[in-house]
Amino acid sequence: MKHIRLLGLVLLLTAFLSGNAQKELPKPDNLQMQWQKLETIAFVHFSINTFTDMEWGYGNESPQLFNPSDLDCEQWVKICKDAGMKGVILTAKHHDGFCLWPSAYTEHSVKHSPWKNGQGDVVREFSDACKKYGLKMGLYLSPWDCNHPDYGKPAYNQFFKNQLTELLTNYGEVFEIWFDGANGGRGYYGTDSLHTRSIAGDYYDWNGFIDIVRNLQPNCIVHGGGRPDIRWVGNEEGHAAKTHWSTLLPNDQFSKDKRAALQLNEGHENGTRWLPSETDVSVRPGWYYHAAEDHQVKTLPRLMDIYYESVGRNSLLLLNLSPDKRGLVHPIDSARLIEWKQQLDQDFKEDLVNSKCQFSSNNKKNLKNAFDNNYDSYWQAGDQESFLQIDFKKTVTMNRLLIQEYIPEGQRVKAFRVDYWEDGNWKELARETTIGYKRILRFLPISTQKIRITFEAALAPAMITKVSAYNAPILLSEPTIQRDQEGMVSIHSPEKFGEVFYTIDGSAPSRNSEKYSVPFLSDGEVTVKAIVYSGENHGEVGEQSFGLSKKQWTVLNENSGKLSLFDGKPNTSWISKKGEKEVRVDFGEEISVAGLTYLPDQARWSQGIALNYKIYSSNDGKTWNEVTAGNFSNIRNNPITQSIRFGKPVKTRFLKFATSAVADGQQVLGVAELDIITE
Ligand code: FUL
Repeated sequence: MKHIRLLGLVLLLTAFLSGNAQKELPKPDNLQMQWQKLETIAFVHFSINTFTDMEWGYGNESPQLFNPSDLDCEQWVKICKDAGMKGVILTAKHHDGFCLWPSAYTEHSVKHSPWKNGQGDVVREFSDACKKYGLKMGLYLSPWDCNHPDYGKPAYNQFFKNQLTELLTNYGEVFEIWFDGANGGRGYYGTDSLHTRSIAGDYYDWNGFIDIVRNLQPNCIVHGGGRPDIRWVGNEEGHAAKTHWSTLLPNDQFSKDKRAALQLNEGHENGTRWLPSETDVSVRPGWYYHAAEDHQVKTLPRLMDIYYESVGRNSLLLLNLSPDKRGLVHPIDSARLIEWKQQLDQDFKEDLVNSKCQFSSNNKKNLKNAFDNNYDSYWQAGDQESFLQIDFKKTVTMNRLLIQEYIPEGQRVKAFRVDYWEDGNWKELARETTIGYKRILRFLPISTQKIRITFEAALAPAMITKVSAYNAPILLSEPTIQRDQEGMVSIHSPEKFGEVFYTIDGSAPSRNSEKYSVPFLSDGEVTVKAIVYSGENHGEVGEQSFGLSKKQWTVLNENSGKLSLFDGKPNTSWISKKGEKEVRVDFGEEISVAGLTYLPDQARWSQGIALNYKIYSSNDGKTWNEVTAGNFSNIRNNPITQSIRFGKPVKTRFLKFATSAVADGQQVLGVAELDIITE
C-alpha cells in the first residue's frame, strides 16, 4: 500500500515537473489586471438606430431623425452606478456612421440634427456624467462605417484615425475602446444605392490605430481589432464556458475542428497570449431600443444566471442598456437592474468563511492568505495534490462557493474537486476544471460542518487568494410555456423543486390556480400564465400568448419530415434540403397574415441562419407573389426572433420564406420556429 502511494506521489511530481510547470505561463499586464477587477461594466447602445427602430442602419439615415426629447446621460450613468457597475461604454459611432459627437471629419453627426439645434454633443454629456458619478468612461467606435464614401478604400484608414484621435483627445480619460468585429456589408456608403462592400483581412491599419490609443490614452484597454488586450467571449447571450482560460493561441493556431466562437468561449489551456474575455450581452433581446421589446427585458433569474455564467466563470460582464427615443433608460430596464444589484447583494451578504473557522491543508505555509480579504496575498499549493479544508465549527447551510486564483502569476488550475463532510464521511459536491480570476459554483443547499477543496491538476502549483461560501436566498425562475402543433401546452420549470400553477384566462396565477402536472390541450388564441411556488416563496410569472391553431399547417418542401418549425420548441429545427434555402408553408385555408416571425436555428453549431429574406404569398402553392424583402441585422451573433411586418395584411393560403444569403455561406435554410403575426 505504502509503495503504491509513493509511486503515485512520484508520478504526480514527475507530471508537474516534466509537464507545463516549467513553462513560462502567460500573465496579465497591469492594465489587464485592473480591468479584470472591475467585474461588471455597462454598455449603452443609443444612436440613430434608436430612432429608426433598427439594429444596423445603412448609413443613409438622415441626421434629422436624431431628436431625443429628454436626453439625460446622467440618468443612464446613475443607474449603472446604482447597479454596481464600475464603467460604461457608449456607442459613439455604430456601423451606420452617425456620430454622437460633432466630428470635424464628417457631416453625418449630431451637428445636423434638430437636437439642441445641432449644438449638442452626446459624448461630452456622457463623459461629464461619468465624471460626476465616478464611473470610468469607455467608447465604442465602429471601424465599419456604411456612411463613408471611402469605406473599403485605403483613404478611410486616415479618416478613422482622425475620429479616434478626436475621441481620445477631447473627452478625458477613456478606460476602454471598443472596436467591433462586424466589418463590411450592406450600406449606402455615400451613394444613392444600397450595395455591399467587403474588405480584406489586412484592410485596417491596426498598428496605426493602436499606436494612437497607446499614445493618447496609455491606460485604455482595447477590445477587438488587430492588437486587442481582451477578447470577445464568442456569443452575445451572456455566458462563458465552464472551462474558461484567459489565455489564447494566436489566431492562425486555432483548431480547424472547432468553431472559432467556441474557442473564444473556452480559451486555450496552452494559449500563449493573456487575452481575458469580456461577456457582452444586452438586457433586451436587441442592442438598441425597440418598443416591441418592452416586455422582453431579461428577467431577474436570467440576469443572475448571466452574472454567474460570466463573472462567476472568470469573465468580465459588459451588460447593455438601450435608452429609448426620449434618451432615457426605460423604467422596466432600470428597475430590473436595481433588482439585480439587490439580489447580488443578498446572494453575497454573509461570507460563511470567516475568522471563526478553522483552516487546514497538507501545505500549511501562508494558509491564512487564502482566507483574508487581500487579493495580493495568496496560498500556494505544493507540487502534489494539495487541499484546502475549512471547518466551520458548526453546521452551516450553503449553496455557493467562490474561489479566486492569484492570476498575476498566470492562470494555473485545470481540475479541482469539492467535498463536504456528511455523517462522518467526505462526499463529493463538485468536480470542476478552471478557476481563474473568479469562479463561483452554484449548487442545491448542503448543510455541513466542513468542506475541502482539492487541487487535482494545474499548469503550475495553484495560487489561491480567496475562498468564500454563501447561502444565497432561493430565487425561483419563471416557468417556460410551449405549445406543440397539436395545441398541447406544456409548462417547464427550471427548478428542481416547487409546484407550478397556471391560468389560461389572462388572470394572474397564484396558489389557488390550476396546478400543472401534465401537458393539456388549449388550441387557438390563448394566453397562458404560470408561476412556481416553493412553500410561501414564488418566482415571477411566465407568460406566453399563442395565435391561430397550427394543426392544419404543413410544409410543401419535399423533406417536410418532422415539422419542428411549428412545434413551439426553440431547441429543435427544420433544415431545408441542400441548395433549397426556402420553406413553403400551406396553412390549409386562406388566412390574413400581417407579418411573420422567424427564429433561426439555436444550436451552437447552427445551420442555415438566413441573412436576408424574401416573402411570397400564393393561392395555389405554385404561383408566388412577392410580399416583401429585406435583410436581418446582427442575426449571426445574436440569433433572436426576427419580426417582419408587411406593409398591409395579405390574405393567403400559402406563404414562402426564402433567403439568398445564409451565414457562413451555407446552402440550407434553418428554422427553429416560424409563426405569423395576425394583426
Ligand atoms: C456587434 C454589433 O454588430 C452589434 O450591433 C452590437 O453593437 C454588438 C455589441 O456588437 O458585433
